[in-house]
Amino acid sequence: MRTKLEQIRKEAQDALEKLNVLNELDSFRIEFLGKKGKLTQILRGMGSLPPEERPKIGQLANEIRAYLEQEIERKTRQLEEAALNQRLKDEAIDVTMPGKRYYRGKLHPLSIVLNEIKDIFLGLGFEIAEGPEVELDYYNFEALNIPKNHPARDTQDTFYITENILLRTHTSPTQIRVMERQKPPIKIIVPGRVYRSDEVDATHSPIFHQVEGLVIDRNITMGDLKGTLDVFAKEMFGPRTRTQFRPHYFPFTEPSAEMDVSCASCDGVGCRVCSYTGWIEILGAGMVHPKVLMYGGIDPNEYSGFAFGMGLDRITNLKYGIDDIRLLFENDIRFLEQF
Ligand code: 2U9
Repeated sequence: MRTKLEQIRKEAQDALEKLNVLNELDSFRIEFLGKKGKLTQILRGMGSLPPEERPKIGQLANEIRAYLEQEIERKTRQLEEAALNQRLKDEAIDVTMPGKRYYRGKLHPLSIVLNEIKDIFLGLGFEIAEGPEVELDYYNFEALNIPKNHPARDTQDTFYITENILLRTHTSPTQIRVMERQKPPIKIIVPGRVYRSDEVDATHSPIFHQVEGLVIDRNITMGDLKGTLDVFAKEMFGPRTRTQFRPHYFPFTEPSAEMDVSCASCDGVGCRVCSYTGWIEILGAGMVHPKVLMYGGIDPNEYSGFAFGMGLDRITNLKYGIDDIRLLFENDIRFLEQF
């Protein structure tokens, strides 16, 4: 029996030596020390020993049990340490390696310029109004004094959804909606996306962006219009900027004008950018037509107002020297990265 016990000790030692995976330790413990383990099995045979032998064998068995438990404990710690060292090695980070480059998102050039325009007009006490892109014919044309036979109403120029519903061709319908629900004073700019059935080329896109403005109060004059837009031009294009107004025609304003700014590239001397005229047209404007005021529910005998409209895409291209409107819509990262 003694020999058998010593054999088990030896066997267990050898097994433990070879063992090098942590979760194999459990099956080892069961194999040798478990209820049906090898050591327990031997002790079952104690009954057949002479009584004087029993305590000695019992003591030896306990010694072996204690020894094996201690060895299991030692082996556990050894394997745990080895596993930890392996993990530390595998997951080591070389802090001297060069870092990955992360690219920060940027504002689209249209957003940059629109933010500038908003800031200028907010500084002048304007509020920002927005409205639907899918509009009624009534707000887009009728209420703006654009007659039924006007070429702009042609299906060649306007995207119709039904006979009475269309994609707005300008942001002006939003101003009518504001007039309907708000009594003067009104002082708003209306930025937004607009749609026209144009063939795509370097200067045309079926989707583009406008910023329009509307000021209505008692005693608003052409002087207010000129003063406001001159301040805008100087803030937008620099303090040396001069403005000039040329007569024009729009159905919704009377009188109407177009405003030019002195060319920032040549300070008005004449260059390629301004086609050697010294001037660049940037917006249309005028005194709101009395009929349009009435459509908006405002009495033209009590109130007057001015309005203006500019193409955001054109101003953005002008500001950044971009020569093709399509670049603003293609979202080519190599283009957008530059702003
Ligand atoms: C109301 C009354 C009047 C808005 C105006 C213009 C002149 C104008 C063009 C500039 C280039 C459109 O983007 S563009 O093609 N716009 O010239 N827009 S006055 O007049 C209004 C608007 C709303 C109720």
